[in-house]
Amino acid sequence: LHLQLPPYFLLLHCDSKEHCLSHRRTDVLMMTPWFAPIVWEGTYNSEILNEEFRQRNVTVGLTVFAIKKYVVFLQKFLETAEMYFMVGHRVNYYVFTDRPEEVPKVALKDGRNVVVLKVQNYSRWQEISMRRMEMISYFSQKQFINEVNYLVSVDVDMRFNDEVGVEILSNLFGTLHPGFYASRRQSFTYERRSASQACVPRDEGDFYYAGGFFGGTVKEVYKLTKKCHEAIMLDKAKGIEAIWQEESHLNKYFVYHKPTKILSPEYLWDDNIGRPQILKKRRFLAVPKNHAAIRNK
Ligand code: UD2
Repeated sequence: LHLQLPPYFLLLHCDSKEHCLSHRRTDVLMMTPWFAPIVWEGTYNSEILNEEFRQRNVTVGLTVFAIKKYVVFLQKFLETAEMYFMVGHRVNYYVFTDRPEEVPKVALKDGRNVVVLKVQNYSRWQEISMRRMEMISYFSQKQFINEVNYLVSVDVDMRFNDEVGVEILSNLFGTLHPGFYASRRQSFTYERRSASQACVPRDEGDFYYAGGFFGGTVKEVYKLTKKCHEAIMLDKAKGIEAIWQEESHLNKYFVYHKPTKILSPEYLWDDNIGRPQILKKRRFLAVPKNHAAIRNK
Protein backbone atom coordinates (compact mmCIF):
# COMPACT_ATOMS: atom_id res chain seq x y z
CA LEU A 1 0.00 0.00 0.00
CA HIS A 2 1.36 3.34 -1.02
CA LEU A 3 0.58 6.23 1.31
CA GLN A 4 0.69 9.78 0.11
CA LEU A 5 1.96 11.58 3.21
CA PRO A 6 0.79 15.12 3.76
CA PRO A 7 3.58 17.70 4.06
CA TYR A 8 3.05 18.23 7.78
CA PHE A 9 4.11 14.65 8.40
CA LEU A 10 7.63 15.81 7.64
CA LEU A 11 7.30 18.80 9.93
CA LEU A 12 6.37 16.64 12.87
CA HIS A 13 9.51 14.60 12.44
CA CYS A 14 12.18 17.11 11.54
CA ASP A 15 14.38 16.63 14.60
CA SER A 16 17.30 18.19 12.78
CA LYS A 17 15.70 21.62 12.78
CA GLU A 18 15.91 23.39 16.13
CA HIS A 19 12.49 25.00 15.73
CA CYS A 20 10.35 21.96 15.16
CA LEU A 21 8.32 21.01 18.20
CA SER A 22 11.46 20.37 20.20
CA HIS A 23 10.20 22.40 23.14
CA ARG A 24 8.21 20.10 25.32
CA ARG A 25 7.89 19.32 29.00
CA THR A 26 6.28 16.21 30.37
CA ASP A 27 6.78 16.93 34.08
CA VAL A 28 4.53 20.00 34.31
CA LEU A 29 1.08 21.11 33.17
CA MET A 30 1.62 23.08 29.96
CA MET A 31 -1.94 23.97 29.06
CA THR A 32 -5.11 24.82 30.99
CA PRO A 33 -8.43 23.12 30.16
CA TRP A 34 -9.45 26.37 28.41
CA PHE A 35 -6.36 26.18 26.17
CA ALA A 36 -4.24 28.85 27.78
CA PRO A 37 -0.52 27.99 27.73
CA ILE A 38 1.31 27.77 31.06
CA VAL A 39 4.80 29.20 30.56
CA TRP A 40 7.65 27.04 31.84
CA GLU A 41 11.26 27.03 30.69
CA GLY A 42 11.55 24.52 27.84
CA THR A 43 8.07 25.10 26.41
CA TYR A 44 8.73 27.95 23.99
CA ASN A 45 11.31 29.35 21.60
CA SER A 46 12.33 32.90 22.48
CA GLU A 47 13.97 33.46 19.08
CA ILE A 48 10.66 33.03 17.28
CA LEU A 49 8.74 35.07 19.87
CA ASN A 50 11.26 37.92 19.91
CA GLU A 51 11.09 38.20 16.14
CA GLU A 52 7.29 38.33 16.22
CA PHE A 53 7.12 41.03 18.90
CA ARG A 54 9.96 43.06 17.33
CA GLN A 55 8.05 43.12 14.04
CA ARG A 56 5.08 44.61 15.89
CA ASN A 57 7.40 47.14 17.61
CA VAL A 58 5.70 46.39 20.88
CA THR A 59 6.17 48.64 23.93
CA VAL A 60 5.72 47.16 27.38
CA GLY A 61 4.83 49.16 30.50
CA LEU A 62 6.10 47.77 33.81
CA THR A 63 4.15 49.23 36.73
CA VAL A 64 5.74 49.17 40.15
CA PHE A 65 4.81 50.86 43.42
CA ALA A 66 7.43 52.20 45.80
CA ILE A 67 5.50 53.97 48.54
CA LYS A 68 7.17 55.17 51.72
CA LYS A 69 10.10 52.96 52.75
CA TYR A 70 9.67 50.64 49.76
CA VAL A 71 11.68 53.12 47.64
CA VAL A 72 14.79 51.30 48.95
CA PHE A 73 13.93 48.36 46.69
CA LEU A 74 13.96 50.40 43.47
CA GLN A 75 17.69 50.42 42.78
CA LYS A 76 18.13 46.65 42.61
CA PHE A 77 14.72 46.23 40.98
CA LEU A 78 15.52 48.60 38.10
CA GLU A 79 19.14 47.49 37.69
CA THR A 80 18.17 43.84 37.38
CA ALA A 81 15.19 44.70 35.13
CA GLU A 82 17.66 46.34 32.75
CA MET A 83 19.56 43.06 32.63
CA TYR A 84 16.65 40.66 32.23
CA PHE A 85 13.26 42.28 31.54
CA MET A 86 12.14 42.43 27.89
CA VAL A 87 15.71 42.68 26.61
CA GLY A 88 15.76 44.15 23.09
CA HIS A 89 12.22 45.57 23.37
CA ARG A 90 10.80 48.99 24.21
CA VAL A 91 10.00 49.41 27.91
CA ASN A 92 8.46 52.13 30.07
CA TYR A 93 8.96 51.69 33.80
CA TYR A 94 6.04 53.38 35.56
CA VAL A 95 7.22 54.04 39.10
CA PHE A 96 4.35 55.07 41.40
CA THR A 97 5.72 56.78 44.48
CA ASP A 98 5.05 59.40 47.12
CA ARG A 99 8.81 60.15 47.22
CA PRO A 100 9.82 61.13 43.66
CA GLU A 101 13.08 62.68 44.84
CA GLU A 102 14.20 59.30 46.20
CA VAL A 103 13.81 57.42 42.90
CA PRO A 104 17.36 56.35 41.99
CA LYS A 105 18.86 57.24 38.61
CA VAL A 106 19.65 53.96 36.89
CA ALA A 107 21.45 53.72 33.54
CA LEU A 108 18.94 52.63 30.87
CA LYS A 109 19.44 51.02 27.47
CA ASP A 110 17.97 52.54 24.29
CA GLY A 111 14.20 52.50 24.00
CA ARG A 112 13.72 52.28 27.77
CA ASN A 113 12.41 55.03 30.07
CA VAL A 114 11.59 55.56 33.71
CA VAL A 115 8.36 57.53 34.21
CA VAL A 116 7.81 58.67 37.80
CA LEU A 117 4.16 59.09 38.82
CA LYS A 118 3.60 60.93 42.07
CA VAL A 119 0.77 59.42 44.09
CA GLN A 120 -0.49 59.66 47.64
CA ASN A 121 0.39 57.24 50.41
CA TYR A 122 -1.80 55.54 52.98
CA SER A 123 -0.99 54.68 56.57
CA ARG A 124 -1.79 50.95 56.36
CA TRP A 125 0.33 48.70 54.12
CA GLN A 126 -2.79 46.73 53.23
CA GLU A 127 -4.38 49.92 51.89
CA ILE A 128 -1.24 50.76 49.89
CA SER A 129 -1.24 47.30 48.36
CA MET A 130 -4.96 47.42 47.49
CA ARG A 131 -4.96 50.96 46.12
CA ARG A 132 -2.62 49.79 43.36
CA MET A 133 -5.74 48.57 41.56
CA GLU A 134 -7.29 52.04 41.64
CA MET A 135 -4.11 53.79 40.51
CA ILE A 136 -3.34 51.38 37.69
CA SER A 137 -6.89 51.63 36.34
CA TYR A 138 -6.83 55.42 36.53
CA PHE A 139 -3.49 55.78 34.73
CA SER A 140 -4.36 53.07 32.21
CA GLN A 141 -7.11 55.12 30.63
CA LYS A 142 -5.44 58.49 31.20
CA GLN A 143 -1.93 57.70 30.03
CA PHE A 144 -0.82 54.10 29.50
CA ILE A 145 -3.31 53.47 26.68
CA ASN A 146 -1.48 56.12 24.61
CA GLU A 147 2.04 54.94 25.45
CA VAL A 148 2.27 51.16 25.65
CA ASN A 149 0.70 48.00 24.23
CA TYR A 150 0.98 45.76 27.28
CA LEU A 151 1.13 46.35 31.02
CA VAL A 152 2.94 44.16 33.50
CA SER A 153 2.21 44.82 37.18
CA VAL A 154 4.66 43.55 39.79
CA ASP A 155 5.74 43.93 43.42
CA VAL A 156 8.83 46.04 44.08
CA ASP A 157 10.50 44.00 46.83
CA MET A 158 11.85 41.72 44.11
CA ARG A 159 14.83 41.30 41.80
CA PHE A 160 15.12 39.87 38.30
CA ASN A 161 17.46 36.90 38.23
CA ASP A 162 16.88 35.45 34.75
CA GLU A 163 15.09 36.29 31.50
CA VAL A 164 11.53 37.61 31.60
CA GLY A 165 10.64 38.31 27.99
CA VAL A 166 7.81 38.51 25.48
CA GLU A 167 6.85 34.89 26.17
CA ILE A 168 4.76 36.26 29.08
CA LEU A 169 2.69 38.61 26.91
CA SER A 170 -0.92 37.86 26.10
CA ASN A 171 -4.34 39.54 26.42
CA LEU A 172 -4.62 38.68 30.10
CA PHE A 173 -2.13 36.78 32.19
CA GLY A 174 -1.63 35.77 35.80
CA THR A 175 1.11 33.92 37.68
CA LEU A 176 0.87 30.74 39.73
CA HIS A 177 1.60 31.61 43.37
CA PRO A 178 4.83 29.85 44.42
CA GLY A 179 3.20 28.57 47.60
CA PHE A 180 0.25 26.90 45.87
CA TYR A 181 1.22 25.74 42.37
CA ALA A 182 1.17 22.12 43.54
CA SER A 183 -1.81 22.45 45.89
CA ARG A 184 -5.35 21.28 45.49
CA ARG A 185 -8.27 23.67 45.19
CA GLN A 186 -9.34 22.98 48.78
CA SER A 187 -6.17 24.51 50.17
CA PHE A 188 -6.16 27.66 48.03
CA THR A 189 -6.38 30.71 50.30
CA TYR A 190 -9.27 32.36 48.44
CA GLU A 191 -11.55 34.68 50.39
CA ARG A 192 -14.35 32.44 51.68
CA ARG A 193 -16.64 34.87 53.52
CA SER A 194 -19.73 35.39 51.41
CA ALA A 195 -20.02 39.01 52.60
CA SER A 196 -16.90 39.87 50.57
CA GLN A 197 -16.98 40.56 46.85
CA ALA A 198 -13.83 38.43 46.61
CA CYS A 199 -15.58 35.30 47.86
CA VAL A 200 -14.90 32.18 45.77
CA PRO A 201 -17.19 29.18 46.42
CA ARG A 202 -15.46 25.95 47.53
CA ASP A 203 -16.27 24.17 44.27
CA GLU A 204 -14.86 26.86 42.00
CA GLY A 205 -11.44 28.23 41.06
CA ASP A 206 -8.72 26.76 38.90
CA PHE A 207 -5.43 28.01 40.32
CA TYR A 208 -4.22 30.28 43.09
CA TYR A 209 -2.61 33.32 41.49
CA ALA A 210 -0.08 35.67 43.08
CA GLY A 211 -0.92 39.34 43.58
CA GLY A 212 2.64 40.25 42.73
CA PHE A 213 2.70 39.55 38.95
CA PHE A 214 -0.11 39.96 36.43
CA GLY A 215 -0.73 41.82 33.21
CA GLY A 216 -2.08 41.93 29.71
CA THR A 217 -3.06 44.48 27.09
CA VAL A 218 -3.76 47.93 28.50
CA LYS A 219 -7.46 47.40 27.81
CA GLU A 220 -7.63 44.11 29.72
CA VAL A 221 -5.54 45.40 32.63
CA TYR A 222 -7.84 48.43 32.80
CA LYS A 223 -10.90 46.17 33.00
CA LEU A 224 -9.29 43.95 35.65
CA THR A 225 -7.99 46.74 37.88
CA LYS A 226 -11.23 48.74 37.63
CA LYS A 227 -13.35 45.76 38.57
CA CYS A 228 -11.06 44.79 41.47
CA HIS A 229 -10.98 48.37 42.74
CA GLU A 230 -14.79 48.61 42.65
CA ALA A 231 -15.06 45.31 44.53
CA ILE A 232 -12.56 46.54 47.14
CA MET A 233 -14.65 49.71 47.63
CA LEU A 234 -17.87 47.71 48.02
CA ASP A 235 -16.16 45.62 50.70
CA LYS A 236 -14.86 48.74 52.41
CA ALA A 237 -18.38 50.20 52.59
CA LYS A 238 -19.39 47.04 54.46
CA GLY A 239 -16.37 47.21 56.74
CA ILE A 240 -14.78 44.06 55.31
CA GLU A 241 -11.27 43.55 53.89
CA ALA A 242 -10.47 40.42 51.92
CA ILE A 243 -8.07 37.97 53.56
CA TRP A 244 -5.22 38.68 51.11
CA GLN A 245 -6.35 42.13 50.09
CA GLU A 246 -6.28 42.77 46.33
CA GLU A 247 -4.72 39.34 45.73
CA SER A 248 -8.06 37.85 46.82
CA HIS A 249 -9.95 40.11 44.38
CA LEU A 250 -7.53 39.25 41.59
CA ASN A 251 -8.15 35.56 42.22
CA LYS A 252 -11.90 36.11 42.13
CA TYR A 253 -11.58 38.00 38.84
CA PHE A 254 -9.59 35.20 37.24
CA VAL A 255 -12.23 32.61 38.15
CA TYR A 256 -14.74 34.38 35.91
CA HIS A 257 -12.38 35.99 33.37
CA LYS A 258 -9.96 33.22 32.53
CA PRO A 259 -6.42 34.36 31.75
CA THR A 260 -5.27 33.71 28.20
CA LYS A 261 -1.80 32.75 29.46
CA ILE A 262 -0.47 31.66 32.83
CA LEU A 263 3.07 32.11 34.11
CA SER A 264 4.69 29.33 36.11
CA PRO A 265 6.23 30.15 39.51
CA GLU A 266 9.55 30.65 37.70
CA TYR A 267 8.20 34.18 37.30
CA LEU A 268 7.65 34.77 40.99
CA TRP A 269 9.76 32.72 43.29
CA ASP A 270 10.87 32.94 46.89
CA ASP A 271 13.98 30.99 47.86
CA ASN A 272 12.49 30.38 51.30
CA ILE A 273 10.35 27.74 49.57
CA GLY A 274 13.47 25.87 48.37
CA ARG A 275 14.52 24.86 44.83
CA PRO A 276 12.32 22.04 43.44
CA GLN A 277 13.49 20.00 40.43
CA ILE A 278 10.79 21.31 38.09
CA LEU A 279 12.08 24.85 38.53
CA LYS A 280 14.63 25.22 35.73
CA LYS A 281 14.84 28.99 36.12
CA ARG A 282 14.20 31.43 38.95
CA ARG A 283 13.47 34.53 36.93
CA PHE A 284 12.03 36.97 39.48
CA LEU A 285 12.91 36.53 43.13
CA ALA A 286 11.60 37.93 46.40
CA VAL A 287 14.11 40.11 48.22
CA PRO A 288 14.00 39.26 51.94
CA LYS A 289 12.48 42.04 54.00
CA ASN A 290 11.87 42.78 57.64
CA HIS A 291 8.09 43.20 57.49
CA ALA A 292 7.71 45.18 60.71
CA ALA A 293 10.52 47.58 59.91
CA ILE A 294 9.75 48.24 56.25
CA ARG A 295 5.96 48.35 56.30
CA ASN A 296 5.58 50.99 58.96
CA LYS A 297 6.64 54.59 58.83
C1 UD2 B 1 1.67 39.69 48.79
C2 UD2 B 1 1.62 39.83 47.28
C3 UD2 B 1 1.25 41.28 46.92
C4 UD2 B 1 -0.08 41.66 47.54
C5 UD2 B 1 -0.04 41.39 49.05
C6 UD2 B 1 -1.43 41.59 49.63
C7 UD2 B 1 3.24 38.50 45.99
C8 UD2 B 1 4.67 38.28 45.72
N1 UD2 B 1 2.96 39.54 46.78
O1 UD2 B 1 2.79 40.50 49.16
O2 UD2 B 1 1.19 41.45 45.52
O3 UD2 B 1 -1.11 40.94 46.92
O4 UD2 B 1 0.40 40.05 49.35
O5 UD2 B 1 -1.51 41.04 50.90
O6 UD2 B 1 2.40 37.81 45.46
N2 UD2 B 1 3.97 48.69 48.95
C9 UD2 B 1 4.64 49.91 49.04
N3 UD2 B 1 4.79 50.51 50.27
C10 UD2 B 1 4.32 49.95 51.42
C11 UD2 B 1 3.66 48.71 51.33
C12 UD2 B 1 3.50 48.08 50.09
O7 UD2 B 1 5.10 50.45 48.05
O8 UD2 B 1 4.51 50.56 52.49
C13 UD2 B 1 3.78 48.07 47.62
C14 UD2 B 1 5.07 47.47 47.09
O9 UD2 B 1 5.10 47.59 45.70
C15 UD2 B 1 4.95 46.02 47.54
C16 UD2 B 1 3.44 45.78 47.34
O10 UD2 B 1 2.83 47.01 47.70
O11 UD2 B 1 5.77 45.17 46.75
C17 UD2 B 1 2.84 44.63 48.14
O12 UD2 B 1 3.16 44.76 49.51
P1 UD2 B 1 4.09 43.70 50.23
O13 UD2 B 1 5.18 43.29 49.29
O14 UD2 B 1 4.50 44.21 51.55
O15 UD2 B 1 3.07 42.52 50.45
P2 UD2 B 1 3.38 40.92 50.54
O16 UD2 B 1 4.85 40.67 50.54
O17 UD2 B 1 2.57 40.34 51.65
